[in-house]
Order: sequence, then C-alpha cells, then structure tokens
Amino acid sequence: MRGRLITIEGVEGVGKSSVLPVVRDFLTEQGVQVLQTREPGGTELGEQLRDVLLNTDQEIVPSAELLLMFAARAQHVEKVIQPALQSGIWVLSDRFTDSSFAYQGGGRQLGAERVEVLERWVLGDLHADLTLLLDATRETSLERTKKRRQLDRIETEGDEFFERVRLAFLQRAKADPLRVKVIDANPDFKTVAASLRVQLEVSCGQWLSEAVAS
Ligand code: Z5A
Repeated sequence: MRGRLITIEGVEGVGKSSVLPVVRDFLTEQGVQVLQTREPGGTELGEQLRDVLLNTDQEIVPSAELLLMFAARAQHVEKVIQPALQSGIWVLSDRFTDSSFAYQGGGRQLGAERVEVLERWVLGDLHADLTLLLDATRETSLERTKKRRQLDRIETEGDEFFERVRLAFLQRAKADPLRVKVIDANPDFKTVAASLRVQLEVSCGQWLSEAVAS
C-alpha cells in the first residue's frame, strides 16, 4: 500500500524542527515506516541548492529563488519522495510546496499563479496528504528565532515580509481545510506537542489502520 506524505509548515522559528520528532515518533509507534526529510534539501543536489539559497553572500532575484526551490523539489520528488511512497514508506517533510506559495508567492509577492504552474509541472498528481501548519504571532517566532544561530539570507527579511508569509500560509489553510490543519504554536512545547498528537490521531487514524492491516 502506498505511503502517505505529511508536511510541516510555518514561518521561521515557529518550532517545526522541534516538533518533527513528536510526529515521527507518533507514526512509528503506530507501526509505519517513516522517512524524515526537508526542503529545500533532501538530496545531494537539493542540499547544494539549499546552501546557495540560504547563503547571505549573493543577491538572488525572487524568480530565480522560486525556480531554485522547484529545481531542488523536482530532484527530491523524483529521487526520494515518490520511490518511498511507492514502497509503502510514509514521508515526513519539513516544508514542501506550501512554503513556495507562502514565501515566494506571498513574501516575495510573485503571486500564487506562477507557483501553481511550477507545482503542476513538477508534482503532477502528487500532493501532501496532511499538512500541519504551525502558526504563531510574529512576536513569538521572532523571540524563538533570536535564540538560535546566525540568520540565513531569507531570515534577514523584515516584519512586513514575514507577515505576508504568515498570511499566505493561513490563506492556504482556509482554501484547503481538509488537508491543512492549523496548530497554535504560541504555547509552550508540551502543549504544542499534545495538540499535534490529537490532530494526528484524528487525521491519520484511518490511514494508519489501513496501512498496518495491509
Ligand atoms: N523556503 C522558501 O522560501 N520556499 C520554499 O519553497 C521552501 C523553503 C521549501 C529554510 O527553511 C528557508 O527556506 C526558510 C523558508 C525557505 N527561510 N526562512 N525564513 P528551514 O525550515 O530550514 O528554516 P527555518 O524556517 O528558519 O526553520 P528552523 O530554523 O528550523 O526553525 P523552526 O524549525 O521553525 O524552529 P525550531 O528550530 O524548532 O525552534 C526555534 C527555537 O524555538 C528553538 O530554540 C526551540 O527550542 C524554541 N522553541 C520551539 N518550540 C517552542 C515552544 N513551543 N515554546 C518555546 N520555545 C520553543
């Protein structure tokens, strides 16, 4: 039986990396095999493109940024995601196409139409089965980002950029509420992790029973 694609999304510093193990552990405890990956990245080429994209040394124009994101994604989908799903492995990706809609479509103001064209071309029929969108106020994500390493190229953008990104994510959730589930990421880690587990039980329960029975 084909695996499922679960993606985790949200603005920078909202806590995606911190909650990934919670999601992975929940799924493996239910008996499915899980491949954890990330975008941009997930393949050798993808990781090289990630370095180019996040490096602060050079300016990258918005259209080039969008195309590079999709170049990395094309390699990722064909070499890693599709083969895993076809062999029954569940794929858990830290970011996927919703990030392009939010950052390049919204943040960089390229608009959703251009992202849709690339999405159709690169993904074909593939789409995330479930997207967990961690949402927090700008103050919360900024506070959390400050705790970390040096900022990358995209993280050096200002408040207005990140407000547009957050809004674009929330619009994606509103447009596709069955797939995109918004998790309030403002509370402490334990509370966020508990909300995620509840959502996973609701959204994946049936799929997990079918996968384990097959
Ligand atoms: N990007 C794009 O533009 N277009 C695309 O199509 C794709 C990506 C796919 C790299 O992504 C950049 O690529 C990203 C979007 C762009 N740029 N930006 N901005 P990334 O996912 O690798 O980078 P990131 O968004 O900056 O993620 P991150 O650095 O991994 O942050 P995070 O995972 O959301 O947060 P975290 O590291 O788990 O947590 C941050 C801190 O907060 C840390 O100290 C935690 O201990 C703490 N934390 C986490 N949760 C909590 C709670 N609940 N309470 C208190 N403290 C917490």
